[in-house]
Amino acid sequence: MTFDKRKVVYQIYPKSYKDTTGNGVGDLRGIIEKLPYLADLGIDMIWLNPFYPSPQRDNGYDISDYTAINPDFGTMDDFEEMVATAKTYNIDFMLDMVFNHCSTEHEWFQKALAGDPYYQDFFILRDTPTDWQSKFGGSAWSPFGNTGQYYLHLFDKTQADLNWRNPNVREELFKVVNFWRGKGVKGFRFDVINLIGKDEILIDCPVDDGKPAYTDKPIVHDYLKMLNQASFGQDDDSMTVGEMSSTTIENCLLYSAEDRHELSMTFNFHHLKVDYKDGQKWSLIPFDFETLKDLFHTWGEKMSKANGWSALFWNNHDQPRALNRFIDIKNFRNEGATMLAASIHLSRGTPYIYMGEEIGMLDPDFDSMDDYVDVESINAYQMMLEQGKTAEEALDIIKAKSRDNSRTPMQWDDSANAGFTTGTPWLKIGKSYQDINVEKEISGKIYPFYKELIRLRKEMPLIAEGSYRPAYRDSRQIYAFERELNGERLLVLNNFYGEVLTVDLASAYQNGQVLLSNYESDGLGKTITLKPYQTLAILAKG
Ligand code: TEU
Repeated sequence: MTFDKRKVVYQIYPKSYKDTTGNGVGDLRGIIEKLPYLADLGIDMIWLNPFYPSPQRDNGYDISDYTAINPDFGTMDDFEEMVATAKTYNIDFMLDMVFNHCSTEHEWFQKALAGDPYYQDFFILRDTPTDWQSKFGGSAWSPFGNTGQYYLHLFDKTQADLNWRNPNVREELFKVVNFWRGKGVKGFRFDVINLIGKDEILIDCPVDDGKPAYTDKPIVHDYLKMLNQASFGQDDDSMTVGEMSSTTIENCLLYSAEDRHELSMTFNFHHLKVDYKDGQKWSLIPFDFETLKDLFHTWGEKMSKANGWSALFWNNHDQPRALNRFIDIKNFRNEGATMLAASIHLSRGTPYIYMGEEIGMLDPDFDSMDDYVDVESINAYQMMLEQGKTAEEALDIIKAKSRDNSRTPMQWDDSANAGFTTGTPWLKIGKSYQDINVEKEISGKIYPFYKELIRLRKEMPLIAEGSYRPAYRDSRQIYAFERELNGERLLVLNNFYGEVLTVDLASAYQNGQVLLSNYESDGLGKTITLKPYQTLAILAKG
C-alpha cells in the first residue's frame, strides 16, 4: 500500500503556535487546545518542527536527545495525549528527524570529545579540513577539542555532522524513528537528508559544477532504503518526506519512486530561489516569474510522467512569507493568498500549509536588528556589514529574507500578543496582528478558501491523483496547468499579477464547469478575462 494522496499536511512551529504556560514559548498543550481549529480546516497530518531537548542554537535543529521532550514544550504525557486526541479528529503527526547532525551537547559528541573512540566514529573527524562552507557562514570545520583534528558541521558549529558510514550510527537513528512509531507517529520529515552521504575521502567543492561535494551522493539512496526497511516502511500508512537541499529532479524521482522503498515524497526549494540575485539569498530583487513558471512546469511534468511525488508548498519555517515575496499585498492580499493556495493545492503532489498561511499572515516588519534571533540572520547581517553594506541596507535585506519572518507567533486574535501568550513572546509578534488574526479571518476570504481546497482534494480523485500537464506555457503572466484522470480534465489558471488579462479558452473548457475561483464567475466563453491575481479552475465538459 502506498500513502494516501488526498492528505494535506499542516506545519506547526511549536515554539510559536500557542503558549499555555505563560513562558513565552508555545507548547504541546497549546497544540491540543487548537486541534478543533485544525479539524475544522480539514487537514490530515501535523508536521511539528523539533521539540526535543536542545540548546536552541538553531531553534531545535540542534538536538541533544532524540527521544525526549524539551520541558519548555511539555512532557511525554502531553505528547501522548496530543497524539491520542488528534486521532479522535483523524489527524496524525509527522515528526522532524534531524539525522544529518546532532547538537554538540548530545552525549554522543560529549563522549567523543572525552576521548571515547566508539563515539568518535559517530562524527566526521579529519586532520585537514576541506574548503566546505557552513550553510550559516564560515568554514564547515571546527577544531575537535584540543586533539588537533577538525569535526564537520555543514550548519552551525554546534551541529556536528553524523557519520552515516558507521553502522552503529545508522542503528541508533533507526531506533529513534521506531521509538516515535511506538508512540503512534505515522509521519516523518527528514531534515536535509540528501546531505547524509559523505565519502570516505573528502574533497574540496568542485568550482565548475556549483554543486557541493556532499549533496545527493548515490549512497544516500542506500541509506534511505535501510532506514525505510528498519522503520517506517513496516507501517502501511506511513507518510514520509525528505528535505532535499539543492537537489535534482532525477534524484527526487528516485527518492520518491514507489518501488524503490525510500521516501513518499521530497521537498525541493528551487521555486523559492527565484528572488535570489545570482543565486544569492542575501539580495533584493523582484521574483522572476518566467523561472518560477518553468520550474513548476518542468518538475510537475517530469514527476508526473515518471510517477514521482513532490511536496507542494509556498511557506515553511525557513522562508519569508510567500505573500510578501510574490504578491502586491497592499492591494490584493486576499486575491493573492487564494491564488497562491490554488496554484499548489490543485496541482499534483501533497500540499503543505505553514501555520498562519491559511489566514494570510505576513512578514512581521521588524524595525531593528535587535528583534531578530535566528543564527542565520545574525551571521548574515555581520557578513553583509563586513562586505561593505550600510547598516540600513543590511537590515532591509534581513527584513525581506530572514527566517524569523515566518517564525513569529501565530496570530489568534487582536488582544495583547495576538492571543499567543500571556507572557513575553520569545520572538516579537508581527505588526499586522490586529488586522490579520484567526478570529477575524475565519469568516474572511482566505481561510474558507483553504477549507474548500482541502475538501475538493478529498472528494475528487482527479485532484489527488490526476496527471499534470503544463498549459499556456508561453504566458508571461499566468501559470496554468491541466490535470487529467480517466478522461476527466481540469484546467487551472493562475494570474500572478495585479493586472487583468484575456486569454483564449480551448473548446472543451468553453462550456465546461467552473470548479473554483477567488472571484465571482463571469461565465465561460471563447475567451476569458482573468482579474488581478485571479485563480480559476475549470472542469472540461464531456
Ligand atoms: O534546513 C536546511 C537548509 O538548507 C536551510 O538552512 C536553508 O538552506 C535555509 O533556510 C535557506 O535560507 C533545515 C531546517 O529546515 C532548518 O531550519 C535548519 O536550520 C537546518 O536544516 C539545519 O538543521
